[in-house]
Amino acid sequence: NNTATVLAFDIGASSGRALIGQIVQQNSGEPGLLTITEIHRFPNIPVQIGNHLHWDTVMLLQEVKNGIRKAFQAGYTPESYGIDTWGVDFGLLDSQGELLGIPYHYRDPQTEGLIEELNEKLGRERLFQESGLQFMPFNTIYQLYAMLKAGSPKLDIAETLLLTPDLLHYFLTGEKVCEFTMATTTQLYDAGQNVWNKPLMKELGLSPSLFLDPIEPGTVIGTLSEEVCRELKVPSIKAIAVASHDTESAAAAVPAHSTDFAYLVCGTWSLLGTELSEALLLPEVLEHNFSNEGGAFGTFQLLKNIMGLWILQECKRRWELNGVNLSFPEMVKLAEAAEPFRSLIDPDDLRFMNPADMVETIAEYCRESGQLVPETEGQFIRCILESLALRYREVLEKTEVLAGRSYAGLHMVGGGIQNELLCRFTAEAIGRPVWAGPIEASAIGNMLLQFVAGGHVQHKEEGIELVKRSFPLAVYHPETPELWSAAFQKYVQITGR
Ligand code: ADP
Ligand code: LRH
Repeated sequence: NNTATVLAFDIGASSGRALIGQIVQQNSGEPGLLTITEIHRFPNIPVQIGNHLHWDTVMLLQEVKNGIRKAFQAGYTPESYGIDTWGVDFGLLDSQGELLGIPYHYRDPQTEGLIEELNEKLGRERLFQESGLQFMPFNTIYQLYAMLKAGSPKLDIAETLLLTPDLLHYFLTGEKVCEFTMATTTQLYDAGQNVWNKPLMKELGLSPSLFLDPIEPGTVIGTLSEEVCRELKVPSIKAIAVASHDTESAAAAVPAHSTDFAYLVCGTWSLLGTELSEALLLPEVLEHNFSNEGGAFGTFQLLKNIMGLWILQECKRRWELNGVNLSFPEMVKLAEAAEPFRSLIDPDDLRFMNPADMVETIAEYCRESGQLVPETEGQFIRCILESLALRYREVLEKTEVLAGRSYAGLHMVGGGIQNELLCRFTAEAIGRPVWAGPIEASAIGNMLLQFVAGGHVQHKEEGIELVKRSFPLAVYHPETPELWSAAFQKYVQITGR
């Protein structure tokens, strides 16, 4: 009694996974439940080549193919597949449709200093007004500008720019498309006018013909190509452009109680914000450096990128280099046993973007700000988790001011909610409940768009009801709000905000 089966690829900066989603009818007359089954997972490890950091795009393609093959081998017959990935990054195709070079990783240092340079050249207000986007060094515009400055010959011969999910779809179907939610992460898309910002492209020296007209999330791209079907020995299935920016897929799956809610997508990055019907291009949004990102179902998401669990991932990697292997659950245990509020950092200090040694960089921050320097792993981890929770409070309060709303609590979704200590700290820091779940929100949002495209779910609200029925939420309540309010004062002092 499956009424629909789809395959979702959710590729984050730390790992990619393939999940089968099925709407299963329990009893006749009752609404169906969504079941999700992970069939494939793979690490996503960047590759340094010379001075540049790249994605291993060919490996990602191979793993997507492996996921498709495994789905059929396991006996599933998905009617479609969708891909969501992190934002901003892209590949360039030549006139014969071949990939030019190896796509850059957004943490490649080539964009250092370019926010300031383009602000000077074009004006910070203008850039914000015409894109609605948070100024982040890795936005597509800065990556392309870095290539222009370096005189990259690739831009001279490139015919088409495809953002990562579109690039993978192109390899699998032969169809070139540009999906809307990804387009809005480039800073070259005019969020107010809802068109590509061609005048800006021309001013920068970029050819507007590189950028295809955006298509809406939920559009059928085509089908798996004959070659891919032959290679994988699978039947051809439909490729759906979902809300292919992972953050937007996750936002589309938040099981909120009302239409007015705040959420935190918690993974490598932490994206905190709320859903609006259009981009909010007010000077205050610029002042607080928030983003308006295009979302599923005609929404815009007013949100802020927060450095997130990347900081923890990098400490883990650093300790592993020193022979200390800790799993995430072990890390959480060590933090739990460590002394509270011993030292705090500003997670969004740019020094944490991609330092050679994250552990040493945290130590340096604490030293410079006159705090005790963490010594044990537990002290470092506690410092990161407490600082993130306090940053969440700060950004939640800013979101409320900008949106002119107040929120009863915060919905947390994504892989990071497996860290129950972080969920608890967040509830404490915001002094309100946290509703945590589902973990695989991006994959679930990806599935919802496929179900809508296939006619199995009629609209957004029906999709949200399906998620709410199918996945239980964990609730965390604040227990010591006074202690956390005092810590917040210390955090504000240290971060100077
Ligand atoms: P992304 O999609 O950006 O790759 P995820 O949503 O998969 O990221 O979240 C990855 C993060 O989730 C890790 O950085 C880690 O901090 C956290 N995490 C994953 N598994 C666990 C676990 N078992 N316990 C605690 N935290 C976890
Ligand atoms: C989170 C995310 C975020 C982007 C960043 C590059 O995975 O997509 O929304 O800003 O990666």
